[in-house]
Amino acid sequence: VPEAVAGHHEHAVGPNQCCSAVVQEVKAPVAAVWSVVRRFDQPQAYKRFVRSCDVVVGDGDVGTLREVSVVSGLPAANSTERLEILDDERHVLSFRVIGGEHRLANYRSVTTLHQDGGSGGGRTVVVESYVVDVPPGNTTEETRVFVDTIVRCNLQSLARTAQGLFKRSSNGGGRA
Ligand code: A8S
Repeated sequence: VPEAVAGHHEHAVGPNQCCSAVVQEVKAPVAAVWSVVRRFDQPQAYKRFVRSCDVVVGDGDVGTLREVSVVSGLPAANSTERLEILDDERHVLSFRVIGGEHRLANYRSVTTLHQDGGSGGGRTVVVESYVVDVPPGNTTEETRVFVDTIVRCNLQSLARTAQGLFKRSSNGGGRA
């Protein structure tokens, strides 16, 4: 992992914050995975806890604000999030939670994609790290388990989505 990209995963972690990272291998090239990840306006394309998403301000560049509605069954209703980094060359996306009805105050995540050289190309390693405040009444460990679970689900779903896209595109451009 190049230094310039690894640096994005070094979070300043405050005394009552928790930070962690999840790694996921995807059997599709970086370009296919990035085409899904880069769409800040469409997190529901792979995040299965997202019911719907509305862009409040912006056109998908840094500074864009989205309002995400969360499916029922979670201790959350919605979240307002700001796009912080969108680097199409290095394949880095970062967003920050700036409000909403949920317990993950000051959540910030960074997602980076890396070509998996070991298998002769065509595979991607996704690294997603985050930092978040530990909610009142919870321990650091509880917070990490909760958020790791959400992020792992998202990345597994991302893998299926990107692999599906890639297979369709290499089977003759989506013809029936
Ligand atoms: C993401 C990552 C996370 C999203 C969390 C951790 C969230 O959307 C959900 C439940 C919550 O309690 C908090 O990349 C919040 O989206 C699914 C509403 C922020």
